[in-house]
Amino acid sequence: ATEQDLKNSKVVFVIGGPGSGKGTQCANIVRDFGFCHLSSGDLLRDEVKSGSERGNRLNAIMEKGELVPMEEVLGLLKDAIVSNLTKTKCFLIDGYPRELEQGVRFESEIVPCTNVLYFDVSDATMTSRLLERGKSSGRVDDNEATIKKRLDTFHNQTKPVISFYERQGKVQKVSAETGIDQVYTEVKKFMDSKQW
Ligand code: B4P
Repeated sequence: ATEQDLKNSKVVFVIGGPGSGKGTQCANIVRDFGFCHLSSGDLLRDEVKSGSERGNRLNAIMEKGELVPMEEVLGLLKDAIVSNLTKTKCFLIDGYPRELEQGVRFESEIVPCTNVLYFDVSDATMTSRLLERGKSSGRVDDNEATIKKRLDTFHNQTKPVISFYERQGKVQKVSAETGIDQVYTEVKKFMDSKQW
């Protein structure tokens, strides 16, 4: 892949609080629209699974519900985009940017995003979904104390990202309070309205 291929790619940032349904809806979009789905959380968890020193460091941060250093996530995402460019030019970047600087750096090093899909859900709903998932997920961050911290991180660090892109007219806000299929009806309407 060349620099030009990177510049020609289409990127949709998928943002929402913890447990807002980002990963769930991205799977639906991939099925119907053939995007490549890259989840920053999944990429980080893969690194943790590898058992490397770096993985252990990342796991400790995720366990606290804090954000890992930007360089780590951006590097993983860029590598993943480059290695998928032969298959597609359309990418769903799920769980990123989580702070303003992440968006700025991504857009200057890779490509400006086309749109931002934002899943809007109440803290109470996110908490109950994550506690439910925590019964079987085995994730270090699906417990009550960490969920509280993740919600704080979302409100303090990620919300400004949404305002930033709202000012550029790029945000599509979807209420994700309802069931998976109902949420997807809204998502699909948006996806259908665009030329990919
Ligand atoms: P993520 O992996 O992004 O975790 P998440 O916010 O919980 O989203 P996820 O995609 O897994 O859940 P979903 O909402 O689909 O991040 C984890 C951690 O990694 C972060 O705290 C941070 O430490 C680190 N990290 C990740 N990205 C980073 C970055 N860019 N910079 C720095 N650090 C970063 O689904 C949740 C549950 O709800 C599921 O069980 C699902 O089945 C259910 N659900 C979904 N939609 C539903 C609906 N409509 N109705 C009922 N249930 C629903």
